[in-house]
Amino acid sequence: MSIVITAFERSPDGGMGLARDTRVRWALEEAGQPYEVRLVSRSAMKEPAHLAVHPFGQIPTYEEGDLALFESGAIIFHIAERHAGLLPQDGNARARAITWMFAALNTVEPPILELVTVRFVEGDKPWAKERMPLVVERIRSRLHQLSARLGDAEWLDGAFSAGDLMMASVLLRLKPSGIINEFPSLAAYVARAEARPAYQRAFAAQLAINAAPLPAS
Ligand SMILES: N[C@@H](CCC(=O)N[C@@H](CS)C(=O)NCC(=O)O)C(=O)O
Repeated sequence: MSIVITAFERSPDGGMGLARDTRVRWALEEAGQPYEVRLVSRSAMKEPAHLAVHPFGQIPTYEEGDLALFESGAIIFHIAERHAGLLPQDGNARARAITWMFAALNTVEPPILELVTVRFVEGDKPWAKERMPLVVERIRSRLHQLSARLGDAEWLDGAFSAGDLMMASVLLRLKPSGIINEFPSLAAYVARAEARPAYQRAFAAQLAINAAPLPAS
């Protein structure tokens, strides 16, 4: 059964790999699963055909036969459950890897998304400048805690897992700001993740789409 995911026809980041289809592509590459991509324009994302798959009119989505999923966390969990390589066999280690997936999405990503909001969505508001240091401090606080837990380990809990894939995907969003470089062990962790051949293939695939000329309408 072929797997079809959705991605931006043109990502707002111009191909830096920060749109969430990249993490899904990465998981599929780690799992050795071929996939197709359906590109959606900003307007098509809000139309009934796409809303039938994604109730919030966003990307990524994942379709396989009669299964349709949305939410990058749920999609990657589904891929990791069905294919070897992303979750350990041992029950407790598996539960801990899943915990790191949730930690990435629920504890580390929210303050990072605030930075994107204050910078790009609310950048012209009179209070944006005043708010920025608070947002950056919240991120630093999380990164201190994360880097304390990582220590000098290669990955968060033993071998590379879907927990690392998710955490590195979330931390990659900080690259443009430079904040990640204040935490050398986390910067090295992200660099290790980026060096994985599966990530390289996922990144190159999304870049190829964003670097290509738009089809004439
Ligand atoms: N929690 C969702 C967030 C999805 C999301 O924010 N997608 C962005 C792209 S990375 C999007 O589609 N933005 C366009 C929009 O919201 O209109 C997930 O992890 O999949």
